[in-house]
Amino acid sequence: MSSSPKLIVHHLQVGQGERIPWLLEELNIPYSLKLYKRSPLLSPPELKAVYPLGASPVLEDVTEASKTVKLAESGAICEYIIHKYGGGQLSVRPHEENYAEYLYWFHFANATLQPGLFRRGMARGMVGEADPRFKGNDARVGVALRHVDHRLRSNTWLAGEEFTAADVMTGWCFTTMRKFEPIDLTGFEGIQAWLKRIGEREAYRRAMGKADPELDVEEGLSVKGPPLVEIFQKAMALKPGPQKL
Ligand SMILES: N[C@@H](CCC(=O)N[C@@H](CS)C(=O)NCC(=O)O)C(=O)O
Repeated sequence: MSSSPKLIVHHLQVGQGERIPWLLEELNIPYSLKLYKRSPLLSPPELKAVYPLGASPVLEDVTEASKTVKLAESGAICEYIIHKYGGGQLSVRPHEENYAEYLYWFHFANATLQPGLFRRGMARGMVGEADPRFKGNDARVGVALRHVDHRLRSNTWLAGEEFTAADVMTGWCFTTMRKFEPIDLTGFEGIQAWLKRIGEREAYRRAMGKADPELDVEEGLSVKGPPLVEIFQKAMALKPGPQKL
């Protein structure tokens, strides 16, 4: 493990970039944070100058000035940090019994859960809750939520008894992401208990305090969830055509 990595985390506030400061705080790896405000909903030009897609998080590794690394995609960034500077901590190694479970839950957040929630929000905005296209998406989200809940009723953390980066990847879907797509966690006792455990982690509190000091962390961890970002709800209901978010 390198003794003093120099890492810069670019984070668009109130967004999934929060995963990276959280991971770094868990691993006690130093970093500097560049914060961006939504403009008004998507990335400001300053973040697009860092990464053309303007998608947060972005990690810059300037440890070795001659070979600066710039990396986007939260999953890729987590893996980069864990394996390059974290000595593999917060991951599960191939020889361990729960390796496949770790991989599955690490990827489930961005590959299935989050796209499902996003599709449901789009369907609500575009065709309304009475439409079968919304109902179909809502039913799929319901199945996914019960699947996560079932897992967390019999395991302390997603990959098993140890906290891992799978929890870091998934945490935002049930906390801050609920500002964009509501999830009422009534009846999901497994997820509720897991969120409570997340809220007890000092590293999570430290990261959120640095990344989004204006965000109410308790609301994000609550059963009913935080208030919605109004501009996002309006954007989801926009009809096709030129629009500036
Ligand atoms: N798959 C990417 C998604 C990144 C992403 O879409 N981030 C959102 C924040 S929640 C964003 O930057 N949105 C602003 C924009 O795309 O302009 C990841 O995991 O990092």
